[in-house]
Amino acid sequence: MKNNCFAKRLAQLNEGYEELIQRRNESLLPGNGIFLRYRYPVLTAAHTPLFWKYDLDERSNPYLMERFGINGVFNAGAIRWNGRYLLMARVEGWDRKSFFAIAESPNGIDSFRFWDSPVHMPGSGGPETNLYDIRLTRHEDGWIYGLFCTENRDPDAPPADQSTAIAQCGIARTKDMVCWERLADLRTKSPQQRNVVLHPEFVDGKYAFYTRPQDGFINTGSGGGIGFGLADSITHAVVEKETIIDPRVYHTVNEAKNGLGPAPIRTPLGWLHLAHGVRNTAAGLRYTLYVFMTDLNDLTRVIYRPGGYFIAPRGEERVGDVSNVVFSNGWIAGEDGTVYIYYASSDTRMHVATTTIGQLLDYVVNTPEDGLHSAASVETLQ
Ligand code: M1P
Repeated sequence: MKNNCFAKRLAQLNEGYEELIQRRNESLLPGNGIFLRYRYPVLTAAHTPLFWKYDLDERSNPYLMERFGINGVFNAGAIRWNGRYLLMARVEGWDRKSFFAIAESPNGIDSFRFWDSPVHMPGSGGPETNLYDIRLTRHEDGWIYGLFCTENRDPDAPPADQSTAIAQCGIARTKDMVCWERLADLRTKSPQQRNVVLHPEFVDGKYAFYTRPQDGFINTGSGGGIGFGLADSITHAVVEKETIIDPRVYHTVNEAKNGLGPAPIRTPLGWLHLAHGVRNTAAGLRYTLYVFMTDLNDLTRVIYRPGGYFIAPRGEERVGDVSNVVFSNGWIAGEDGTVYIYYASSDTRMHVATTTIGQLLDYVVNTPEDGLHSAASVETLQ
């Protein structure tokens, strides 16, 4: 490639990148009254810095090739930090490995720009093939915790089986979002754990966890839904007893499996929860988001359970690496009552939806529960 081609291509790449980062987002009106979607995804593989993907030295990369491809940016934890909106995203390379990286925006709906360096997450001391889906919790003990899935090949799988894996919950904490202290992985009685979330407050002086016990890597088996349990310590957290608070139910949005999304939001009426539910279809699994509310004092008691899904994949959201999926592990409640819901579509990109605490309370209180049979739907409409 001639010198001027390298320079020209680099200028084009830089221009396209800045255009993407500075593009204003716009809400899609009129919406459904419950939340507003936005025209553009807030994070995609194209939002990752050019210097991650390209060696920008013409001598070592005369063709200006991508040397480290990024496949997708999705399933981000979220937190308000120094007046900015941070997404701690799952960034997946062409090699299928995920790592965490933080992108920051001044307004929560556009202009997300990645910090220069991805997160250096300390290891657990053992093997660790893949990390993903972090949930951020600002705990009343003063730390910010990140709970995420840590995955390895099942050591008992025969050599011919190179896909059976074991997922467990990794725990790390920080005070500055840059330096992370890795703690011991969560221990529970379940052979697999994914979608584990730390509650922001102590419960009876203990750390409280939402879990998702599961027998297999993909199938829940006897794992009955979203669980809840307490641990004496956070540095060596052990949950001895898991109580299922939100079970899977036949012919609903969560009949195949479910899992909690971000840490719940405290409201005057109860703890607001966002979760994902999975059902089977002839075209494979379909992931949607749903909402429920638990009692302020008894966290195991669901007091409102609006029926059906809250957000389902729509339009381009339906297509990606794992199609027909929406997944959320991050939301931010602003002081003015605005709630920014960050959700990924089809394991590929991140979107935002906005609503308010007032709308969400109206939604949980007044949306009919799933009647569990067709006749109940007709009755609701009489
Ligand atoms: O591919 C869809 C999602 O599948 C898993 O979620 P769950 O554990 O509920 O099945 C996770 O791997 C998640 O990252 C992924 O988005």
